[in-house]
Amino acid sequence: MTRLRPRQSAATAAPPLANSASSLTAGAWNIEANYPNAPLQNDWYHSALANSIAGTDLYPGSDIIDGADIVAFFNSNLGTPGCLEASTWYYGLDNNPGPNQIDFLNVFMHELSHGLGFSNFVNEGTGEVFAGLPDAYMAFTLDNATGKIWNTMTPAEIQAAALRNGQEVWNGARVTASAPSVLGPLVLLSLTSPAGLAGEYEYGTGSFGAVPTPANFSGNIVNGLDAADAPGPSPNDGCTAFTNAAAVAGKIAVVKRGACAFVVKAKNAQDAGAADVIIGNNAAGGAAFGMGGTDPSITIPAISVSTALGDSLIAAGSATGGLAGSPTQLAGADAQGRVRLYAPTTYEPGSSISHYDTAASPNLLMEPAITSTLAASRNVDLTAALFEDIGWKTELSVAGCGEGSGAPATLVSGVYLASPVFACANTAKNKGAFQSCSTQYFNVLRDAGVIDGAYKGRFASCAAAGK
Ligand SMILES: [Ca+2]
Ligand SMILES: [Ca+2]
Ligand SMILES: [Ca+2]
Ligand SMILES: [Zn+2]
Repeated sequence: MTRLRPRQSAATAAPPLANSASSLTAGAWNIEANYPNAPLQNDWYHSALANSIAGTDLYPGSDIIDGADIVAFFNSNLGTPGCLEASTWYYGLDNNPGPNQIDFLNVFMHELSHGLGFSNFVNEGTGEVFAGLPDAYMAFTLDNATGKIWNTMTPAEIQAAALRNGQEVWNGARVTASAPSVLGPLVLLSLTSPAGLAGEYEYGTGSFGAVPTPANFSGNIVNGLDAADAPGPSPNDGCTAFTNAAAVAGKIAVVKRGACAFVVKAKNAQDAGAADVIIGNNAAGGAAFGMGGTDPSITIPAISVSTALGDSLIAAGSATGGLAGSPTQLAGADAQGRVRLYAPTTYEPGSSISHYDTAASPNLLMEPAITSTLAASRNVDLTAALFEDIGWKTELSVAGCGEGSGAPATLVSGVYLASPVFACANTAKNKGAFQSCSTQYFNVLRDAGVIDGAYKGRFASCAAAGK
């Protein structure tokens, strides 16, 4: 059995969340390999997980150095001069922060999840594994470009794979099985005419205008035409006032990238009465791209498309289509339904790979940044499924009641099964009211087949005893 303390290595320190400026960070304090019952030999495990699998506290004791499994740092300076001054922590447990408050529970659950197993110990910057061994997280990380699993790859292969945005995925059965219950459909630009262009296409979005959705981005697609002079020498670059406002009014205008800012093109389309705008790439073989820029007066949605599609739309002069959810692909998963890991094209130490991709939608707890729609008190989306893939056994537990029930802690949708009982505890005026509230919920679980009748009785009496 081998134990090491990876926190002493900068490579494995989980970074602070982007939107909470070193407010909190947590990670495995000790890591273990080749401990009793280890599912994989010669792979590191977070010590909390190793303890769980071994069935014993491998390094017991309350000493922070030798006994600790997870160490978390909390920043009490949040909201003071120089530290996110406009923000304060929200410490409620209902995921209901007020304006300018950062939900502590979501941040805490995110960071604690890193410490429970949601991170690797490899340095993607050099490709070097930690102290000569790969880890259990790497054993479930798949590089779609080569078909290789990360704990079998050379340092050079790891270094290259880490930067392949969209190609690194979680190769675990539980996460893949849960993904359709958590992620929405991948939204694509779907064209129905002309026949030669009919099909589904990826698109990019911008930092200005309304968020493009299937509801606001659909209809006839026509060219937005402007003068062929300075600053935009092409009649398709949208750099000056459109000359065919009557033709584009209420429709989706197409223009080409280059010669002026994206916001200039979008504003000219809006001023001509267009309902939406498509900006085609102008680089040879270019893909859909992200569009920067700010102009609060732009209210129409804008998307970008590849050079090939943009040029084809301009050549056709008229097309029909709009944004639509893919019938087969999930937002944030590959074509096989495996959930993507965060792999930005520039290495982000401690953040790359050890998160789900920001492409996931709805947003996930383990994306690199905490977002406003998360509610970790009730739903941990695909987090618990990943834990189960790496060897955790989750079990429904209510204040210590539940061992042996066989019921998982969460539904496949990530809904945390115990949270309604805690809600009962929070709202009940007395013990009788709590008993009645929680028993009603246990009945629901029993009727849904999550627990059997015997366990329902045991949960109810155990919960009532205030255990
Ligand atoms: Ca311990
Ligand atoms: Ca022009
Ligand atoms: Ca997302
Ligand atoms: Zn994180």
